[in-house]
Amino acid sequence: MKLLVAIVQDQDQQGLGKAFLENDVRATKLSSTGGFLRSGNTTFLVGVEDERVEEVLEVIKASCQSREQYISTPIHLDMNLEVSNTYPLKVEVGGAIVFVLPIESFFHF
Ligand code: 2BA
Repeated sequence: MKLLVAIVQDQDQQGLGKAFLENDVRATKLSSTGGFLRSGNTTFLVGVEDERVEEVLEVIKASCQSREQYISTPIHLDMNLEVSNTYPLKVEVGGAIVFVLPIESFFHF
């Protein structure tokens, strides 16, 4: 058995949750925050048998798309005068980040 930890953009979480239901994939949804952009994203925990890992990865891939985001980065023109400005930095946020972890034991009481 494997645990898939899938971090997706909030815009894709509804569609992915629906796709999991349609494909009989059990998942737990957590609200999370990206460390870089510091904006909300969604993390799904999916416990799945080894033989279904590829199928679940395909469901995630089909439901999530990458998007461009811009963040404002401070640019310091003169440190002594404390004059600063900002410029937009383009960041490509992936469709999904997925970690596949081995499960030592699984209990359902
Ligand atoms: P964030 O940390 O908010 O990162 C959003 C996007 O910003 C990333 O997209 C990447 O394109 C860019 N980025 C992140 N760190 C950067 C840095 N130090 N310098 C330049 N650009 C940077 P993704 O790579 O698709 O990641 C989307 C979200 O997935 C991340 O949101 C984070 O919540 C999670 N994530 C990505 N890699 C991870 C990792 N190795 N471990 C844990 N979480 C991860």
